[in-house]
Amino acid sequence: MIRAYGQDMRDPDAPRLPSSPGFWRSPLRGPWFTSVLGLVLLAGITVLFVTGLVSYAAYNPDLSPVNDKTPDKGILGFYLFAWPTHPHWLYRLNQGVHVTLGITLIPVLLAKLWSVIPRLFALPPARSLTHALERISLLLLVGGALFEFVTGVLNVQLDYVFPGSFYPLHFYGAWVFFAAFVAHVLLKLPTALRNLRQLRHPGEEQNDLVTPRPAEPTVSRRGALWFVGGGSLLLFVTTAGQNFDGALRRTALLAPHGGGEPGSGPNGFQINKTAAYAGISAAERGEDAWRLVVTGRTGTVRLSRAQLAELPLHSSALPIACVEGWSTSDQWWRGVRLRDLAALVGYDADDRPDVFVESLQRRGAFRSAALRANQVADPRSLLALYVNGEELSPDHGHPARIIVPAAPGVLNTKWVARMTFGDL
Ligand SMILES: Nc1nc2c(c(=O)[nH]1)N[C@H]1C(S)=C(S)[C@@H](COP(=O)(O)O)O[C@H]1N2
Ligand SMILES: [Mo]
Repeated sequence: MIRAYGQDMRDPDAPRLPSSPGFWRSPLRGPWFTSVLGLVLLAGITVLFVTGLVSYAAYNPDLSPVNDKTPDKGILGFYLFAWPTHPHWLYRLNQGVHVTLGITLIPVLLAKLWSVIPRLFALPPARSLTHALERISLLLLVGGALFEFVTGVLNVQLDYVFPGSFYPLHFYGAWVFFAAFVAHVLLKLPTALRNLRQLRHPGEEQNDLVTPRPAEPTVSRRGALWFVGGGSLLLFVTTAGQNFDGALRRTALLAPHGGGEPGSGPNGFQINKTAAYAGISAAERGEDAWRLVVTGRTGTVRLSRAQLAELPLHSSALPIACVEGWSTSDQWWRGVRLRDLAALVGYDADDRPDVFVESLQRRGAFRSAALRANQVADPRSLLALYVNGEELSPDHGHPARIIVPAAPGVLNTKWVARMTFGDL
């Protein structure tokens, strides 16, 4: 006799529909298991949401449209603030936490969804108006969570495979998801906390998730949690290394590999987009062709690289920290202070202009960026000519690149051609 897949050989009356009581048979399901996972996600997702919003603020989106990847945000930008330059590893920490934690939480999210899957099929679809509203909010919650995790991982791993830009999708998705998340937490938190305190022992549990026809247990509730935690730990140790160099970096098996192989030597740290990718030729970077065009209150100054190198040079130790969650340790940059360049075109120490920076690059979203007055004024902010004691390599932005403390990588424009100081 042929039996339907999933039917119990010893029990010809086993339910066939996922909506039938008794179709879902894992003895793990129940209020305790769901509550533990839910509380881990409550803490973790709150951190993801906050670090995500903070990451967006770090782009200086309210300073200039070129920085703003979600121009239609309206009141969702209510919280934006002027991004500081201290401590210099601020964005590195924020984004490292955001991406590493997001990846680490994937097994917890999947286990949580698995633990409540019978409810997806529960019939009738709605018992009352309240119940209907609750289920709709759950759709936004589950759909929103999956959407945020999938868009985040794809952006980190594959770059730009989306219809349109990653930023608006992930940003608006985060707000939709978080609204549903807050509603869900308000509804469920008291129960979840009670479940943890009261239901220490399997078998005492009762709710719609507890199966009426439990299968033989293959693992205890605690064993299952260790399994989920082990998955998270594995993802953590294969991701976190992308925030460091050397041997630790090689443990980052899941890290994106960026635009190019950095190789070794002074310029041997992660490269986002190579000069070739950005379409920067050796000829236009050459001493004869390249001039830095600096504009400000008193007009325009053109400087060759040799002239730049004769201005007072300063060093600062600063990391590159990308939105994708990788970062380098501090590198030694050497170049001209941004505030000294501002002084060349008429801004003395009391004037604090913003600056609009443009690259030689002709296309691409990151070819220009705006920096805020506090970033220009910081003595560690440089137009760098050298890194770690050598000329900048073409891939790291030769002839000159911006480097600013605490800022996201995207504001550190490479192959700089033009700087316009003033109020943006
Ligand atoms: N002109 C230009 N500058 C750019 C970019 C770019 O695509 N074009 N990418 C930015 C991004 S997203 C990052 S993370 C840093 C990376 O710098 P690196 O490649 O030297 O590590 O460069 C920034 N500067
Ligand atoms: Mo980046």
